Amino acid sequence: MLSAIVTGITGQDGAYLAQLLLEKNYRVYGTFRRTSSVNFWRVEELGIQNNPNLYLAEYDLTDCTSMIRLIERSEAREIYNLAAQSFVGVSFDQPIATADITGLGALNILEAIRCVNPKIRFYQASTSEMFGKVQAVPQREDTPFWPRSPYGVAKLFAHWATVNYRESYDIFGSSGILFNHESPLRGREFVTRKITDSVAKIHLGQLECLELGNIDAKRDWGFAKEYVAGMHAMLQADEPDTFVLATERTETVRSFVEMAFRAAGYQIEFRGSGEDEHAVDVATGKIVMRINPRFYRPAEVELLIGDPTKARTKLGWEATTTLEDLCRMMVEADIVRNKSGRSF
Ligand code: NDP
Ligand code: GDR
Repeated sequence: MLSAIVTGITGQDGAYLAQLLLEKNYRVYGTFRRTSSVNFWRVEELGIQNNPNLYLAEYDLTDCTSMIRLIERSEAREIYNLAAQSFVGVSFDQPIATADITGLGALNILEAIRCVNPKIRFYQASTSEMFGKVQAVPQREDTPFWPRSPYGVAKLFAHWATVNYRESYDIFGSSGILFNHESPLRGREFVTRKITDSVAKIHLGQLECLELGNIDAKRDWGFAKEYVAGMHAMLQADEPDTFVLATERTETVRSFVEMAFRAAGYQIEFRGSGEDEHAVDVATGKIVMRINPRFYRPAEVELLIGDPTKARTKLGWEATTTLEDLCRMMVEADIVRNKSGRSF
C-alpha cells in the first residue's frame, strides 16, 4: 500500500487531497498542528474522518525533527506540503511568522527528506502570488517573479529551495504554481468565500451588507477539487518539474460579487467610485455591498491569469468547472450551512 504525508489536512486543499489519495488506496498521514481547539470540519464534511487508512499526526512546520520521525514512522513515498500561513493579508501583520512557517517550513521538510530518505517524492504548494506585480500575461512557468507580500516572498523562497534540492541532491521535488482555487471548503477570510457566505447571510436576513477592499483586483479562480488532482499527477510524472495550474480566465472581485448575488436570485447594480463605490439590490434599493478601506493591502497583486499549457500537455490536467458553477456551488452550500446555524 502506498503511503503519503499531507501537511495541512485541516485546510481546504489538505482535506480534498486526503480524500483523493484515500480513493486511490493510499495510507494517508494527514498532519495538523496542536491548538487549543483543533477543527476537523472539512475532513468531516468530506466524510473521511473515520477512514481506517487515514492517520492524523500532530506536526508543526517549524519543527524539523518531528517530520524526521513522521517520515520514519509512515514509510511515506510521497510528501505533499500544503500547510502554510496562507492568508496574504495577515502576512503583512505577521511577516516573520509567515517567513518561518511558509518559507522555512518547506526547507525543514526538504532537509528531513535529504537526511532520512532522498527517494521520497515532494510536492511544494507554490502560488501565483509569486508573480505579484504584473510582468507578463498570461503568466507561465518562465514568467519572472515579483512577489508583493511577505507571503509571496516566503513562498518564493520555498519554491526555489524545492528547485535547488532537485538540482543539488537529485530529490524528486515538484513545485505546483497554483492560481487561486476555491470551493465550499474555502476559509471564510478569503474573498470568494467571504462573499458567498455574506450573500447567504443577506439572503437569510442575518446580515445587512457585505464589506470589501479592492474589488478591481483580477483573479484566475478554479475549483480546488480539480487542483489537488493536478498535485497528485505532478508526483506521478517521470521527472520532477514546475507546473502552472490555472483556468486561463480572469475576473474582477466585483464580477464575483455580482455572480454570487445572481446565484442567490438577486440583481445588483454598482454605483459610485473609489472608496464610495457600493452595490444596491435593484428590487429594494438597499445597499448590499460597500467598500471598507480596512481591507486594502499595503501592496496589491492587480491581475492574475495563468497559462496551464504545460500541465495540459505533460500531465493531461485541465480545469473544467466554470466560475459560474463554482460560485453557485459555494452560495448554495453557504445558504444551507447558515440556515442550520452551522457556518465554518
Ligand atoms: P488553508 O489556509 O486552507 O490551509 C492551510 C493549512 O496549513 C491548515 O491546515 C493550517 O492549519 C496549516 N498550518 C498553518 N500553519 C501551520 C504550522 N505552523 N504548522 C503546521 N500546519 C500549519 O490553505 P489552502 O488549503 O487553501 O492552501 C493549501 C496550500 O496551497 C497553502 O500552502 C497555500 O499557501 C497554497 N496555495 C493555495 C492556493 C489557493 O488558492 N487555495 C493557491 C496557491 C497556493 P490550521 O487549520 O490549524 O490553521
Ligand atoms: P489571494 O486571495 O490574496 O489572491 O490569495 P484573497 O481571496 O484573500 O484575495 C483576493 C483578492 O481580493 C481582494 N479583496 C479582498 N480579499 C479578502 N481576503 N477580503 C476582502 O474583504 C477583500 N476585498 C478585496 C484582495 O485584495 C485580493 O486582491 C489566495 C490565498 O489562497 C493564497 O494562499 C494563494 O497563494 C493565492 O490565493 C493564490
